[in-house]
Amino acid sequence: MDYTRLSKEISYALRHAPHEYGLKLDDEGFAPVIELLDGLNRHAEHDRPITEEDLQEIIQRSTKRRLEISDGKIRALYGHSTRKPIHHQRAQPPDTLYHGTARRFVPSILTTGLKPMERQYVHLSESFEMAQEVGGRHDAKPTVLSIDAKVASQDGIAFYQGGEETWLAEMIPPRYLTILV
Ligand code: HQG
Repeated sequence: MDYTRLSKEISYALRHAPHEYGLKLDDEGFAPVIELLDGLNRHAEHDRPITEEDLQEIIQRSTKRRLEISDGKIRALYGHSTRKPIHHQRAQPPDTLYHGTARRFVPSILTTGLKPMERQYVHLSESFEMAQEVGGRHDAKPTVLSIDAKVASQDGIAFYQGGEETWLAEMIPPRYLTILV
């Protein structure tokens, strides 16, 4: 079983295309595990039928916490681009957060702030290293910004918990951003 490929397919289904898999996400992004398995097994060719054990295996093998299974339901913890807003728990962020991005996006970010673009939320990292990794998906030499989350949250900007090291926000105005590299 190619778990990396399967993990990507599951993220695609739960973040971007629940309809394609016959799923309807609830307000927190959950869908019944059984329905996801049905959808995966109907949707594409796999070596054998996907089981709940495969989902557990993906969660265990992953260095990043992307998925959560609870009470027979499964959800993506962040990354959604579906039209219906997914509700995440509001929480107090660390004083400083980081965002890795492509050099070509920086002028626009410093003018208009960090925006969710194709997703529902802006994604922020707890560590500089992780931000560098995220930015590396867009640029070989990514820019890393720090976010003054302490002051932003004092000013009333809401932060939400995504994955273990991933935070979400509706948008971050430029005044809270500093270019680190
Ligand atoms: C940029 C992965 C121009 C933003 C990662 C980013 C993450 C702007 C790009 C998660 C902008 C959107 C999300 C503005 C933001 N003008 N560009 N005003 N505001 N941008 O992929 O944060 O591995 O949607 O800087 O690790 O890169 O899949 O967001 O470069 O946690 O689990 O617009 O996806 O997680 O790109 O990544 P993305 P992201 P997984």
